Amino acid sequence: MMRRETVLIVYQYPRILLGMKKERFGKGKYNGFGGKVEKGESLEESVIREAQEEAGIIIINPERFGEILFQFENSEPDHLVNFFRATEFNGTPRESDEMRPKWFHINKIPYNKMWEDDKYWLPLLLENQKFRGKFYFNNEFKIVKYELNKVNKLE
Ligand code: 6OG
Repeated sequence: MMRRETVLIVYQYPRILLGMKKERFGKGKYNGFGGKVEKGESLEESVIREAQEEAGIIIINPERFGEILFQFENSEPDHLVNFFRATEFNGTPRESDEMRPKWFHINKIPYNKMWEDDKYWLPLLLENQKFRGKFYFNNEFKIVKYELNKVNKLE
């Protein structure tokens, strides 16, 4: 079984907008906005919908930056996550049932309160570099092994 999901980083140099996840998978961690891609929805439609639901913002021109397959030692299904970046949006970020939005300076990204993979791919996204990879997590949600490649284009 595999879950298809998205994560969006809003980047307005020198700061990024993250959300504290209040429920479900990744609860208690900061992450970009996103979630499950629904049937009949494109990746882009999905990320636009999730940003609206979770942070109350209408993102403009989300750009796909990476694709990572996450696998787990426990019974958690594989997650195929597509990462997006947007620099512009309409509206004011507001808290939802799922997320509490917060801006961070790019020199103060709270990696110790994020998924362990983020410190590998997020610097690439902030440097305009597209990527593709695979991460394998153990039962304590620590990375056991990973591959991360820079790519010129995501097909
Ligand atoms: P719901 O299942 O609550 O959405 N996600 C991950 N994000 C990062 N940064 N690292 C991971 O490594 C992730 N695995 C999943 C995708 C879950 C949200 O969490 C993201 C979704 O946006 C393990 O609907």
